[in-house]
Amino acid sequence: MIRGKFITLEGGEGVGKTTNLAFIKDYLQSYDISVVGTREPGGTVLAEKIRNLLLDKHSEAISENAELLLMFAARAQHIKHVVEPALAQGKWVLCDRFTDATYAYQGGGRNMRMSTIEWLEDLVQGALRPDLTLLLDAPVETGIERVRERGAFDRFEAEKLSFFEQVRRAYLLQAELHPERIKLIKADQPLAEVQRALIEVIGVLLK
Ligand code: T5A
Repeated sequence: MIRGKFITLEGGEGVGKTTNLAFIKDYLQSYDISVVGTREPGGTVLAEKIRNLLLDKHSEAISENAELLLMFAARAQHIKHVVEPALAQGKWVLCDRFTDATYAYQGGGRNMRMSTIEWLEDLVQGALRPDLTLLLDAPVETGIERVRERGAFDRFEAEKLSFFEQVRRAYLLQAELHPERIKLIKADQPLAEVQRALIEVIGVLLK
């Protein structure tokens, strides 16, 4: 059995990850590829419970270390029960956020040490890394504006603009550090243009 491909979608709030995940899934399926669409934090029963803990607002502040460890706890469950089994069965896994989000939000946004994140990445993932990461990039205000139209903010969305600027910078740094894996897609253009760019990049994996 040929191992499937692991594709992740990344970017700040409201850049269009969820919208485009559905589009890419349909596109790959039109090539008779079996695709599992999933998300982080989440993707399993337990990991979705951890997601709720992370996104809900609580009267008790979540410490930065607790936040980081909960992200990786959810990821460990997700990899064991969803990502690895699907890849081993030859399915392609399309994931809305993965560890680049941890580098961006906990590393960039919360100023946590990148070396700590690297250590946890090795512990939880072993050799697993995405084959391709599509980084949707747009000015922070564009994404927040789109999210605002949707209504109530979750615990992350309630952060200050400066937090999201740091997140964006950290994502762009990740793209510089891993140019073969992370492809930058300009997300502040009409959806049809974004999707044209996505198909162009994904086409390379289909060859
Ligand atoms: N997190 C996650 C961490 O801190 N560390 C981690 O390690 C991980 C994995 C998860 C939160 O957890 C944090 C980051 C996050 O804050 P989430 O729900 O996965 O939360 O992430 P969000 O960014 O909050 O997801 P959103 O649904 O808000 O944003 P999307 O998925 O990027 O955007 P989408 O597709 O829902 O689109 C938003 C709106 O914009 C429109 C869509 O129709 C929709 O209405 N839109 C466009 N409009 C115009 N032009 C375009 N090109 C458009 N593209 C989309």
